[in-house]
Order: sequence, then structure tokens, then C-alpha cells
Amino acid sequence: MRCRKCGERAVINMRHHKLALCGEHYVEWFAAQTERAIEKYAMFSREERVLVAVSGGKDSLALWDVLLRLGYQADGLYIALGINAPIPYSDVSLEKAQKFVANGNWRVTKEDALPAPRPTLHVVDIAATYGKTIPEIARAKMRGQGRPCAACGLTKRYVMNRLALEQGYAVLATGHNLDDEIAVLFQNTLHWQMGYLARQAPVLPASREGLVKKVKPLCRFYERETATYALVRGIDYIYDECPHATGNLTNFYKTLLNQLETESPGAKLSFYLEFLRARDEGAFEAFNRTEELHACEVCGQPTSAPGRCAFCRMWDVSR
Ligand code: Q46
Ligand code: ZN
Ligand code: ZN
Repeated sequence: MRCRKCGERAVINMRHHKLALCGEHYVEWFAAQTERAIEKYAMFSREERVLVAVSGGKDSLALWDVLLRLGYQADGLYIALGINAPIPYSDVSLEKAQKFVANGNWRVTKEDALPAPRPTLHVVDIAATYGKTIPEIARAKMRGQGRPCAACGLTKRYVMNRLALEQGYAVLATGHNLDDEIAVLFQNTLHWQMGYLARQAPVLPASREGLVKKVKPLCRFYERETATYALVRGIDYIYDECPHATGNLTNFYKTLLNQLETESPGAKLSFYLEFLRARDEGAFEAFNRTEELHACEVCGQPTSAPGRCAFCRMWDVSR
């Protein structure tokens, strides 16, 4: 397979775009597509500060890299969850994030570009800040549920939102790719979760005070496209998934959707884009309820019921 632009050996063939590209032209294409998504969905401008949620995996590091190379003011946030058994997942992923900043590959190399300032990596260590690791709090509070994912998800959402607001970031960017998005879309469609469908989008505006705007600039890339970008750019990322992710439903849906893609190239992309079109045309409008929010009596973050928010209740934070 040869690159459509220069005839060199291609590193990727994207059947759904009928496009094969070499490393150099692929990296160029990936950046241009990212920029297009940022503009199309009005995610953020170069004047705004962006906080990237960094896990140490390929998607979030690819996102941080491409934003910096496009000249955006992007810092990172790593949340140390304390998941280090049976593999040292959290420790290794933090190392990867730190290495990414230290090695400086993200620097813009164009001669006419100003030297990019070194991005900041914020690190929030959950055990050091709140007294327990994620597996520990899950065992203490959510007995019988097996996976610590509910406690983990709640904690990550809270910490990301709070740090973004406190540090004055205009937006929080996550590395969700198309495979992530359609796995959730498939699940929500299977169960006709209209409220969730109404809220699934590349941009969640900061509709309420205390909630930061959230964006997913990589939502139109297949997982193998973000992986190829990370590989070609020489980004050292953690290959292992969180040990608690194995065997979850999302991965099962991803496998199903990949089978569909093999039979019908482009099926994954059109599933997502047609959903967004229907959404834009108001198909889920009636389900877009804005619930009344209150300020948590302890931390002040928005919460649906008066009193302490779910985070402060789970972590036993009181005044
Ligand atoms: S990190 Fe946390 Fe995930 Fe691990 S414990 Fe579950 S939610 S699987 S994205
Ligand atoms: Zn080429
Ligand atoms: Zn609270």
C-alpha cells in the first residue's frame, strides 16, 4: 500500500476514507482533522486555556501532543487512582505522562513558530488527598459491586471539574475516540436511554455555574487511528488497560462493532455521524431536561439533591 500523497510506503490504510498515507502525511492529516473538529463543534480557541485529562494511554497523550503542535494552550491533568494490583497500572501511567512532558517532542518544529512554553502537568494523588486509593474506597463504600468503576468514575469527574474551574481553564478535553463513543451510543440505543442519548455529544457546554465545558476533539477518529498517530509520533504510552476494564460491557460492544466494521467498512463512522445529525435535528430535544442543581453544602460543587454532593458523601468529607 502506497501513500496517496507521495507514493511512499503507507503506515495506515483507512478504508472508510478510502485513504492510505505515509507517516509524515498521516501526522499532517491527523492534525488537520483534529483542527477541523475543534472548529466545527466550536470547542475552543487558541486564546483559551485547555486542560487535557491525561491517563498515560495512547488517546489522551495523542490528544495532548496534537493540541500542542497545533499551537493550543494545553496543560495536562493526571489523577493518581492508586490502582497498582495486579499490575502497577497507576504508577506506570504516571511515568508515561511525566515522560511525555520531559522529552519535549511536543514542541512545534516549524521554523517560523514561537518556542512553545513547556506545558504543565497537574497531578492529583487521590490517596494523598482523600486518604484512600480508589480500590480502597470502593471496598469500603460499595461492597458487593465487584468493580471499583463507579467510585472511580465519580471521583475522576469531580476532580477534573473542580481543578479545571479552580485553575481557570476554559475547557476540559478528554481523549475519547470514535470507538469509545459508539460503544456508549450502542449501549444507550440498546436500552433506549433517551436522556443519555440527548446528552452524548462532542461538546458539553458549561450550561450551569460550577460545571466546566467538556470537549472530545478525537471523537471522529477510529481507535487504530489514534494508536497509529501515537506510534508514528514516537509517544511512549501505557499499553495495558486498567485491570478493572477487562471483561466489561464496553469492550464487548467494541468487539461487536468491529465485526460490523469488517463486514461493512465505514459502518462505525456513519453510526456516529448519523446519530449526531439526528441529534442536531432535534430528535432527542424533548429528553434534554435540565434538572435543578444545588450547591453542595460542603464543597460548593453542583449537585442534584440539596445537602452534600455524591462525592462528599462517598469520601465522608464534611465541614
Ligand atoms: S480506570 Fe477507573 Fe476505568 Fe479502571 S477502575 Fe474502572 S473506571 S476501568 S476508565
Ligand atoms: Zn506521503
Ligand atoms: Zn461536595
